[in-house]
Amino acid sequence: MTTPKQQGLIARWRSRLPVTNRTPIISLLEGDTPLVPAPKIAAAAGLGQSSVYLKIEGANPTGSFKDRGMTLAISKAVEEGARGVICASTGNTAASAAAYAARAGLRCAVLLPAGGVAAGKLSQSLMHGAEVLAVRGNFDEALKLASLIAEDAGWTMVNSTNPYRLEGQKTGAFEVINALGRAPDYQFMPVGNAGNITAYWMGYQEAHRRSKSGLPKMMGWQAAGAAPIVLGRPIKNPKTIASAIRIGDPVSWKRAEQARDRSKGHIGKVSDREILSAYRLLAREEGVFCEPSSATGVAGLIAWTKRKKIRPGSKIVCILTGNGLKDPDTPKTQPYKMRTIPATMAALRRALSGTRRGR
Ligand code: AN7
Repeated sequence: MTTPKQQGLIARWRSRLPVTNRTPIISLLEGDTPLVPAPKIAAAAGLGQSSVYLKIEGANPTGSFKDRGMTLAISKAVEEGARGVICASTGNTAASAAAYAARAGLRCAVLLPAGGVAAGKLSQSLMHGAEVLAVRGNFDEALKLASLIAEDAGWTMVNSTNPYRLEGQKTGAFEVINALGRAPDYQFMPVGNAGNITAYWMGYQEAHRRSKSGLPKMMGWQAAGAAPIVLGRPIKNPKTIASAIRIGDPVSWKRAEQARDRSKGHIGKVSDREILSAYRLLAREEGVFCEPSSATGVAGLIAWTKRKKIRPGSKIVCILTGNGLKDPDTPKTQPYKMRTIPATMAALRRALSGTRRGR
């Protein structure tokens, strides 16, 4: 088979990742995602002279940033002769693990909080042939079960407790630096299990040590009903519309706090109302459809600039972690309606008689 010129992120960043000539590369040509300017978000945040950019991680093969970590975690699992991989997931890790395991010919089991996963993500896991188990409990309980069976029965965990996951995910920071010519001044992003904020901070630090690319303030955002890091204690029954980050006891809690403190950043919370407002704004004014969890970082930016100043001329990156198509149900709760009309020109003219774009 010929290799297309496009390359996956292990090939691209090989010298900075823990791979050898003996590592079989399992890739779907992930990474290299767009960094799109977002002038309307900048305006909404009152940031006239600063630049806001959106990192569109929904453009990855399975529609989320999880593919960055999964290409490496599954490649290493194959190298190490794993019999199968397992994860607990609010949906995106499962979808990604299922796809990469399918490509590798590995058995894959995914534990999902019953009733707590967006429909698209569940469909992906099923279609890619994972053994899908809905656990009557929340994500944190499912994660505990997955790690116990991994120890017990020799499954390889591909949650972000697996160090290769974060190694792969750190490449997002390398791409941002390449696109901007330096690190941004601020990075806004959602925080659930807190792996991604940890991975980006690793990536920015590594790059800075190599090439003085600078270090952003790491600005992480949790949903108000699932904000253990903000409140300083685990949440037993996390609640939020943003199901991907409905997590009460994050694995990388301490490291997220380190990223926050060492970067002089912040981890805050936003309400579901603010999350949905950012979700609509992104879709309707920037043309970018992300999932509600992904809009949480943008909601955080808008909330932050109401309280604090950001120096004019700053470069601000928001990580949009997952594709809006993952979750076909949340849009149905929004105030937008399709109209059905008779198949006549009169009806069509009447339907289009307004003069402006809907908001
Ligand atoms: C779209 O799939 O935890 O703070 O099991 O799917 O690194 O956990 C997903 C998390 C943000 C939070 N945005 O990232 C899982 C899972 C989206 C996500 C997060 C997730 P972390």
